[in-house]
Amino acid sequence: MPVDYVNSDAAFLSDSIKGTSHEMTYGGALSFLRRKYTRDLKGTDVVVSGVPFDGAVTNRPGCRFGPRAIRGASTELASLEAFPFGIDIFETLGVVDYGDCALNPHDPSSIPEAISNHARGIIASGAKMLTFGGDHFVSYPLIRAHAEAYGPVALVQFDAHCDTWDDGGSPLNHGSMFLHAKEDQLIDVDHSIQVGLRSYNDSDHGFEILTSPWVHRNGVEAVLERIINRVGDRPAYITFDIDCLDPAFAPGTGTPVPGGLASWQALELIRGLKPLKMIGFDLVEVSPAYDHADITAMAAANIAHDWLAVMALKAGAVSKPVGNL
Ligand SMILES: [Mn+2]
Repeated sequence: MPVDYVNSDAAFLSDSIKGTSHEMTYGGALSFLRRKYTRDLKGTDVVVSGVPFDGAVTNRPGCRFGPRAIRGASTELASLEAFPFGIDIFETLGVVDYGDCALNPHDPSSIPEAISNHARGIIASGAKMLTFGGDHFVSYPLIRAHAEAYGPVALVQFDAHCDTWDDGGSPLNHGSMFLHAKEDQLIDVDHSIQVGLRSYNDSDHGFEILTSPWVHRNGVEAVLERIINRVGDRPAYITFDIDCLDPAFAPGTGTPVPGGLASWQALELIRGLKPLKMIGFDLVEVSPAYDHADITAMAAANIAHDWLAVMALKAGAVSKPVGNL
């Protein structure tokens, strides 16, 4: 495909939600993967948006800047066909950047409902959501909106932490919301699975858990087999806490824990999720102030990009890989 540097700034100049542009990777208007910024969701398959909230963190704040950093890191991925599949995701999928969920930082009690309402509007269009946090708490109101539309979701959680600690009911906590979501029957825990954990809780609360050491000992294929068996044909919501990755691969996060997954393992896992009936995806806890050389934001952008590639394959894009895989 010839490179056309004249038609840049597709984020606001593109007249279509399909197709791919070639722009300066280092300049121009930022949207995720140069998708068109719009709230007209007609014909849209996946809506990208940010939820820049970090008021529920326990340690280092700053992931309110995550969506902006991930958009910036996505430019390098915006013009090439998706590796390893050799597909132009946006020939098949209509994907737009919706911008960010509007939040009032001075009224914390309004935050959960503001996020759920943001999600309800998008889900009602029939599109699926690709959402960037924000801290991991934002998944809770997002899952609430998804469960209202799809019923209790099978949660596939990539994370260093279980986020099911019993906090006695605090309303804004990024370490307990999946226990609350279970109690609220938003999650079908019997079909949910947590991957990459390496912090202790005295109960699994019914989730299947594949710890980080288990992943390292058994490998990507075994993890995928467990995920696919666990979820079955249930509507699956994927949540990826970037701290699932080892701090060597994702230092830019609020609660890093050594011993985690490598970027390559995460990408292989995401690329293997095609058999699931996926209804939504979020990627949370990218905190750019603690990042170095953008490696965390790049890992996040690649993981989200590869999820879109898988959604394109599910929608009929034909893979044509080159080389030994
Ligand atoms: Mn988490």
